[in-house]
Amino acid sequence: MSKQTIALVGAPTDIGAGHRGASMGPEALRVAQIAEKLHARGLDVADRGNLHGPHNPWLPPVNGYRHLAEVVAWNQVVHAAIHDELAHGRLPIMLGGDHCLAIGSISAVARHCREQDRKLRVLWLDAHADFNTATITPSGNIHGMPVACLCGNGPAELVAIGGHAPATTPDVFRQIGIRSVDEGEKRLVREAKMAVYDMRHIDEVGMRGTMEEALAGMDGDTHLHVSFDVDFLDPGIAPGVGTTVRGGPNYREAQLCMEMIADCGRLGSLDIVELNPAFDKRNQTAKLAVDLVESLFGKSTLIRA
Ligand code: HAR
Ligand code: MN
Ligand code: MN
Ligand code: MN
Repeated sequence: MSKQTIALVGAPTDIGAGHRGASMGPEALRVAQIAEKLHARGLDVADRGNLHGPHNPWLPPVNGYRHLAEVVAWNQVVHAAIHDELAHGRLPIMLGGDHCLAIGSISAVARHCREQDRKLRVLWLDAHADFNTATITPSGNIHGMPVACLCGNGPAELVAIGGHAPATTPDVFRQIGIRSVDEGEKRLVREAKMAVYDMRHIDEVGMRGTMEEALAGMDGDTHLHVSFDVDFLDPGIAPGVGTTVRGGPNYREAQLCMEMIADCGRLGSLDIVELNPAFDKRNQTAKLAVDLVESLFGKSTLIRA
């Protein structure tokens, strides 16, 4: 069996965020040696460099959306790049960029799964549910809306990216680490019957029990996508994000989460998003994200085998 090739795809933009700086995420992850560390794990790693899209005009929302046209343009580019990597049998890692880009990456993964007749599971590691819509958003920032858009609740240009509308359905998602959901958003999450393993759940059953539930029911035909919003982590260990929310997973809980995903052996694609070097200290959050991604690719597994 040929070894898995990982493709790093940089998407340097903060077009969907409420703070500037996530556009520096791809370079911070490279400075933290993401390629070198994965290569040292025995993986074949190709860094594709950065995608290009419109600059951030930093304008107020229009009809409930900030920068909708630019968000659409970025997501079209991301969709094409991620789909191309999957079609060539590679495991894409999108280096964000803010979380609006998951509309492009996950729609590409969903399209690939339809083409290959595979099932999809998405683990959404985040402090936020990202299930807002134009009418209920408190901010207009589209990084608070990607899950809704992927499930068909959003503007047609985003809902239909990749040609299939909606890209996917709420039942594929398992949201983990959630602790900040807006009032209107809560109702939509409940109505969609979204599987939310919030921090209360992690407190009560532990990270181990949470991950057992979130990973249950997959088989050899399931493609697992992990969308890792770095604000999932407790801000005490990960200050380098635009929207910190206290009370997130600590270092060991986050490692266990990644290790259990590695052990399941189904990982097919990954987003690393919302890293904001403008808020970081000596690139520590990028280094932590890379450390966790090493565990996601099995760094800790061998010593137990
Ligand atoms: N819920 C808030 C909003 O819609 C903030 C959510 C976005 N923050 C993120 N994404 N970092 O997870 O504006
Ligand atoms: Mn091609
Ligand atoms: Mn998010
Ligand atoms: Mn978030």
